Amino acid sequence: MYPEFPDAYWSFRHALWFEGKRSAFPPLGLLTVSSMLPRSWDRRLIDLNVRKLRNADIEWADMVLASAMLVQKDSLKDVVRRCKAAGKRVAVGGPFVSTSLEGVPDADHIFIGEAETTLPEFIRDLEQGTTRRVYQASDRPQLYHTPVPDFELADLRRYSAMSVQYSRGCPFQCEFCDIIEIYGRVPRTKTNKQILAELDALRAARWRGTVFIVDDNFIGNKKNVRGLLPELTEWQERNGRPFTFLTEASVNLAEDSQLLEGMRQAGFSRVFLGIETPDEDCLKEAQKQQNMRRSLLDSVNRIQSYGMEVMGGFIVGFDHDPEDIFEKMINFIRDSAIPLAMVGLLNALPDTQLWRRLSREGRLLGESTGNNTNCSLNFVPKMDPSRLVEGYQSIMRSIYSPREYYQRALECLKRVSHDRPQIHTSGLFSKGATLARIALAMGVRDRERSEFWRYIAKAVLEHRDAFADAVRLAAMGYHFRKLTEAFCGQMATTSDAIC
Ligand code: B12
Ligand code: SF4
Repeated sequence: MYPEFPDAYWSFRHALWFEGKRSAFPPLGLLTVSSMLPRSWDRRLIDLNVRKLRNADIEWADMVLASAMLVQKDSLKDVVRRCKAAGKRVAVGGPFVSTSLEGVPDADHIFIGEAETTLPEFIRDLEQGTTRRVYQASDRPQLYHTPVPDFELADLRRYSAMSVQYSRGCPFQCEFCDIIEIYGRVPRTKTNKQILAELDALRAARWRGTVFIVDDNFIGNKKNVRGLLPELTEWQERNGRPFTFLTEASVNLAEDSQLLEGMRQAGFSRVFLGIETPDEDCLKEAQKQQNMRRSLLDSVNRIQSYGMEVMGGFIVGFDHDPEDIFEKMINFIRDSAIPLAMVGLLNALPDTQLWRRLSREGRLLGESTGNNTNCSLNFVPKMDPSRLVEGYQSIMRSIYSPREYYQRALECLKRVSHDRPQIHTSGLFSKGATLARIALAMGVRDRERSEFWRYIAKAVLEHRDAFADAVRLAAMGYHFRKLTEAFCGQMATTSDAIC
């Protein structure tokens, strides 16, 4: 059972509707857990982001296994309450319960850490009638025995992209990061054979299009990735290039031409970078030395020159934020041509180095909501809190105002849309129904329609080969603008046509 996400930037909800999809990605944690259960067990996946939970779903089950991030905790608690009221055994795992202080009091079993370590023991105990309440992973397992996730449990048509995981963990030590606390600082990878078997499974399930390699840092173990990329390219060639890859990596990717070229050849079209801030003092404070080795703008530009759109994570709320951080951030995002900039307020996640420091300094206010874009702070910042929140909102209103956003999108297309290997995908954003929905919502009903048509005209003239990408970016921009209006207030209009 996968609880519902609130409406957040990362839900992509307003853009998914255009594609006729319900959710961006399937819950890979649960699909992986499912693949480790005894084959004799009947199983179903209920993802509440895709459909409603019915009483019949609960009645069908003997046991409910749920997974959640912090941001899903309200929905998780609701799910657990309903399942317990129906007399079912409930087990919960995943990042929320692995790090949370408050937990899920109603659940029968709590799994802390990775299922590869905890699940076999639980299944043994279940057979012997000796189950415990808490199963805590004693170590971080190697991934060599992790089976292919049960992709067939998910209704693939409902999702915009599929996910696979190659590695867990990251070698860096950013102060605010919970990844290194949950998954460790020694990146563990699957073998090439394992990951190619996962791609085979997705292809056999008739998936075509985007595959998100959900690693915390895809290049965490560079040696192994260097060995993987040629095999990935060969697999793509052999199978008619069915997938385009998206992943997360640290900024030092820009220093490695061999990796960049390997990723280009293998069909990586987007990469999410933890850029965080253009301010060096803040980077030092965050222990993000890997972002200070060369100019961040040059690094982004270099990655884009290998045909990869860069998405970026940005943070305000550091102790060293200068008074003009908001303008600096807006300028950096404009100059870097990063259309999808995920700017958030610094959050202290449980059990991170940041959490421990703020606790020592007596500045913690309570547990984070897990959503760093909803303007809530869970610690006392150095900057006046209302100025910080207002400044954050001004960044969002500025970078997602249509004219500013479309300019970045066009510049990004200019930088990335050359010399990419041809990708044979179904390209949803070039399909008639999707285009019609977008044209109606953004080109007819929206008050910013003239900016939209100006953008589309330029995209047709200048980036005809990347037209599906241009339309996708327009749809994403619309989603981010809607969310910005919800969280950060109405933006100034760039057109005077009001509908
Ligand atoms: C892909 C991903 C997403 C996808 C969601 C995909 C999906 N439908 O699940 C997207 C992009 C939408 C997303 C969004 C967000 N995400 Co996210 N995301 C990830 C990422 C990179 C990979 C998740 C994944 O698939 N992992 C692979 C699976 C195999 O691992 P797993 O889920 O941990 O499962 C293992 C164990 O945890 C355990 N397990 C899991 N569930 C269960 C259940 C049972 C019963 C058992 C026994 C075991 C078990 O066994 C599994 C196998 O070992 C993780 C980082 C990470 N390394 O996990 C962050 C992560 C989960 N996300 C995080 C966050 C904060 C967010 C956002 C809130 C960000 C934001 N600021 O908006 C948003 C929230 C979404 C929203 N709409 O509001 C945090 C969660 C922190 C926390 N403590 O809750 C993480 C850990 C990243 C981070 N740096 O902190 N995310
Ligand atoms: S690079 Fe990313 S995943 Fe690695 S420690 Fe820093 S924030 Fe965490």
